Amino acid sequence: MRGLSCSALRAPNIGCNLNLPHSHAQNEHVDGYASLPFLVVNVAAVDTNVDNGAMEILRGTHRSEYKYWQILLERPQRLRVNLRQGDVVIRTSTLWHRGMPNRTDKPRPMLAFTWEDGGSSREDPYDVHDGRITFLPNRFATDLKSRIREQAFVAVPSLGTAYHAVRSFF
Ligand SMILES: O=C(O)CCC(=O)C(=O)O
Ligand SMILES: [Fe+2]
Repeated sequence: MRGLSCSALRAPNIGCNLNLPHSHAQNEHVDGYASLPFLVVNVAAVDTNVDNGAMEILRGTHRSEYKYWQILLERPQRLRVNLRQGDVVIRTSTLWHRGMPNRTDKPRPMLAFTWEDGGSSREDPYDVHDGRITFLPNRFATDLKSRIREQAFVAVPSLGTAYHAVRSFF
């Protein structure tokens, strides 16, 4: 990754996307802020396919800055990233993508090495959270209000699409 990057990289931040059984599709998104792109390496911890929620990517969307409404209008080609255990995906944070439903009974882990702000500021990036595996919420917090919001977006996906489309105009 150091060889690929146009700026100096520290060690990456260490994470893992745990796509839980019977999850729902995320909204299409870029990671972090579009104005602050960073490199991402995803590693398949298990064989990953459409059944257990292989990520969907929107082809070519890292090449220019897309607003959500432009994604809806231009409809870039969508691809599922099917991976064998150990396969590596190298992408920028600004490639539009989303987690997809895991229709199996097993969680689908996918490692995420990310270089926001040039990478981890720790000597050992695995020291994060005192070196313990720590489960964190993702796009929605876990307080009651956030859970209701999440459930509403799950029940009526068009609500989320409309909300994000309107927000992306401003
Ligand atoms: O788990 C995935 O397939 C992708 C998750 C993702 O894009 C995210 O949480 O930002
Ligand atoms: Fe993401």
